[in-house]
Amino acid sequence: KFNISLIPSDSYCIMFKSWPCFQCFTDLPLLKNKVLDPIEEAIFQNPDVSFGGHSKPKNCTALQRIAIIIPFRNRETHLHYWLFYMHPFLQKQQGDYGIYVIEQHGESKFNRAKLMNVGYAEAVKDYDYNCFIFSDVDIIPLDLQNLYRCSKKPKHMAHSLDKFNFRLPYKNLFGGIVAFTKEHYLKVNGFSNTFWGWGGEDDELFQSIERASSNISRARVFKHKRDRGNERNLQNVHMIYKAKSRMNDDGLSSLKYTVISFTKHRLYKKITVDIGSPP
Ligand code: UDH
Ligand code: NGS
Repeated sequence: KFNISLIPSDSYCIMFKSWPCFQCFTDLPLLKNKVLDPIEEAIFQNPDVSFGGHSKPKNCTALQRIAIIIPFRNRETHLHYWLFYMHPFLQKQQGDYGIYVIEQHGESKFNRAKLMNVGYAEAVKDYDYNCFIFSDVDIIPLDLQNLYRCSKKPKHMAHSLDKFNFRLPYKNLFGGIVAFTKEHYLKVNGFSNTFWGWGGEDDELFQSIERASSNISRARVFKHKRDRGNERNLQNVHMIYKAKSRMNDDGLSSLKYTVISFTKHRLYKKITVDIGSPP
């Protein structure tokens, strides 16, 4: 039971009133505040999270075991804020969850989708997960009712973003945060591995999905510039049209990568991988 039902526009901070620093998520002043690295605060405030970033409820057995997969390169500040905010959020939701930060090694074009597949492949070796939530490192939900759980259909969890004025910019948007049961992720053969650079990989995976209601899926996006190595790739648009013909051969079934390092941090696991470069 959460202490808020529907969130009237500016009052989402009420539910966080006992949380220092993040009460209202005015991200600009917070991100400029270099006095204390939020990771220190996050470690201090989350003693129940076990080393490596796993937590589960103490008084009940969760029905879902959730791997949270974050594609990553050069976004330390975002990651620290994300952890600072999300560990309390996920614990309040009584999640049995683990955090996997999948870091792309090297300088080649970023491939968000392939990193998601690596995250899946590594997480299943680590724990008996049955739900996979793929989340960008710069999006944090604003409402505890937006349950970090899988549903009967693949679920888009971040369609009500502050940067789009809490409106869906186009009907089939499937970026940001998505949740798949293990069964569904296997069924769609994961993401495609062939989307290098920014854009399109999420559109391709857009299938029969569910959306959380827009009231509760309000989320804040950390402001940032486009990253070097992740420039928009206009070729990706053309690939989407051939999605069906590639689907069985391009995805988990064809995934190849090399693990460079596997590091357990206090609040997460980081797996650095060589995923190759575009042909
Ligand atoms: N990511 C990294 N490092 C990179 C690129 C991407 O960690 O170099 C990850 C990260 O988890 C990020 C996600 O991939 O949240 C998605 O990438 P993105 O945040 O660049 O994509 P988004 O669509 O933003 O959110 C696009 C850039 C818009 C810049 C507009 C400036 N006005
Ligand atoms: C579309 C991209 C998607 C992306 C969406 C929203 O144009 O991958 O914008 O991006 N599709 C293509 O490039 C084909 S956002 O404005 O949130 O950064 O998710």
